Amino acid sequence: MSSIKLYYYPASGPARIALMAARLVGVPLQIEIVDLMKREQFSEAYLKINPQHCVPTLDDDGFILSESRAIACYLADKYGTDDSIYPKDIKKRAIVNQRMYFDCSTLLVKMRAICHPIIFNIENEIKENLRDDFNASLSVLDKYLENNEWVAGEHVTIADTTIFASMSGIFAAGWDLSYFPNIQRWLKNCSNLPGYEEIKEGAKIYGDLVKKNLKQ
Ligand SMILES: N[C@@H](CCC(=O)N[C@@H](CS)C(=O)NCC(=O)O)C(=O)O
Repeated sequence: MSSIKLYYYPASGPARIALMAARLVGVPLQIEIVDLMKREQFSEAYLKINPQHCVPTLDDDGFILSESRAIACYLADKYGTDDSIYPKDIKKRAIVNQRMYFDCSTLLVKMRAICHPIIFNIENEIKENLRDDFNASLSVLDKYLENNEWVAGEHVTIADTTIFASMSGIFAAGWDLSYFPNIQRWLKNCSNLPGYEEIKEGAKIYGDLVKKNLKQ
């Protein structure tokens, strides 16, 4: 059995980011479920490895790492055999990093601003300004994909698995992508990526939570 453990919860987008990156890199993992609904992230043992009490966390033979995108980079650097997944070339790598930062500082922030109040039953409809804000960011993603098959160029990278996994929950909720033809094409490509089937159920759980509380 592998000595690389990933502490994981399927409905968590960041956890899905780490899992999909591992599948793209092709490194075997031992999955340890941390049930957030049972608040297992607050157990004494888990807090010792991740004081931020969140998933994912990686334990690579005693080397502990949290933050989904940092985990993705680490796995690609340490175990990747295909340089194109996370290029060593400084400029190519900078573009991959830029896409991942765009995800965590913009896309994800705007997606959560919509989904979290709905999931936690504070809102039951999507405010127009939040919808416009998120769509404005999606149009940036669509632009990145205009002349490229993948988000950082002609090769699939950990930026694709990151953005795909990060957005998979709101896409599973049925977000209208009709204005974003390049994203639609990219999503079809993503459906052939390793790990896609494995994270589908978790994305659906998240999407269903959003849909359940939305006023019809
Ligand atoms: N920036 C972190 C965020 C991780 C995160 O927000 N995880 C959430 C689930 S989506 C979590 O575990 N929350 C439980 C808690 O904070 O107690 C990452 O990308 O890894």
